[in-house]
Amino acid sequence: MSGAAAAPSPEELAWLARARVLAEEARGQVSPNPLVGAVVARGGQVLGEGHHAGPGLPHAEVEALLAAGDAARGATVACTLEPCSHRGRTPPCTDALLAAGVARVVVGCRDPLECDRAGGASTLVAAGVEVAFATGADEAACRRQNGPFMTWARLGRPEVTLKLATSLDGKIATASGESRWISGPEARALVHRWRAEQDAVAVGSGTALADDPLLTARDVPGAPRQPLRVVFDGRASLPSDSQLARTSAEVPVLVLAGPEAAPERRAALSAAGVEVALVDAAREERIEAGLAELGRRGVQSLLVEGGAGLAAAMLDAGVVDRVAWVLAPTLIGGAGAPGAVGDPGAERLADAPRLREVAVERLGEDVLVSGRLHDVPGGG
Ligand code: AOF
Ligand code: ZN
Repeated sequence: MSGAAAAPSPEELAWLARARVLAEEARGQVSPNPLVGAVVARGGQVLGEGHHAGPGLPHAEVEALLAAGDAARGATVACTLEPCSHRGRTPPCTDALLAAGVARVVVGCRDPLECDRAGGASTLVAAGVEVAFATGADEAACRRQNGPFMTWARLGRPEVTLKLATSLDGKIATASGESRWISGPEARALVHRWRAEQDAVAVGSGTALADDPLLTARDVPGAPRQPLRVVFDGRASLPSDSQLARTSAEVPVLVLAGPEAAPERRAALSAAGVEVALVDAAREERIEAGLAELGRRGVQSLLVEGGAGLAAAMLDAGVVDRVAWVLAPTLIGGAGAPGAVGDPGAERLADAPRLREVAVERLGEDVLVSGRLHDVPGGG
């Protein structure tokens, strides 16, 4: 690669920002593909815009080139993700860009999957197209738009969002075990929208037994996509007559069981229509191994909805990428009332995970505190 291309100009970065807005239109609809937007422009004028609308549909660059038509010759294309060089469900974008005769491509961020392919950027450079890369905040904005895709492509596991709803004093239930409902209707509606956006939703076996949750996306406008419902359940103790098992024909349920699960339990769940995957790893590695199993199944985003045991295990394993915490203005109290995160917890304050990019939002009478524990990994 020559690397001689001039850095993106402020105008080109504005097109890139516009491309991010276009990409955003398909949020929740593109998995296992990334969100991508593209703008074709020349001489201060936008000639074509496009975004990727979902698997099997044309890529953003192809849509934008189509909109620009012949005017694309000699133009600049700003795309939020490095153009692909491979034939997947659709032909390579590098072919389309070269056929259209574009002069320059501004890449928002690298596609980690291109490392194992010919390489979109290097293919374009080899063919004489100038390729300029966004840096700093511009690159980060493009990369962070695709947390699930990037995490899955780089780490082989889904991006994990830990979502919990607690009282102001951090309890998820009263000492007698009553837990419904701590948060209000606005927060619950938001959680259903999140479920529809995520590839999978998970709970631990304790919560599956205690709450008998359904974990589907309900009361969401349109026909929401339903997430895969996952139970981290070493002993395969999910009852065959649970709501999850009873609805598994409509919305799939996956139990991640360990070697300690009795064969009869696994067989009973399978007979009830629940898929049981054996995660053959020691307890300390069970979380990572379970997530890797989900990654192999193409799950790029996972919403963890508790309980305290699973939340603690996920945090302890260092795999929680995002945290979404709903605080209800109520005080439960009681040393015996369970907190949201169980054992072991941090031994020293300095070891306690601390959120970055913290945002605070009102949801009716509740407050949503969200942030990240890990930045979205990059490609290249
Ligand atoms: C782009 N532009 O708009 C998207 C890209 O099966 P396919 O043909 O849709 O290819 C999917 C792969 O292409 C996906 O894994 C990712 O690496 C890239 N996505 N690339 O140039 C786009 N959606
Ligand atoms: Zn492409």
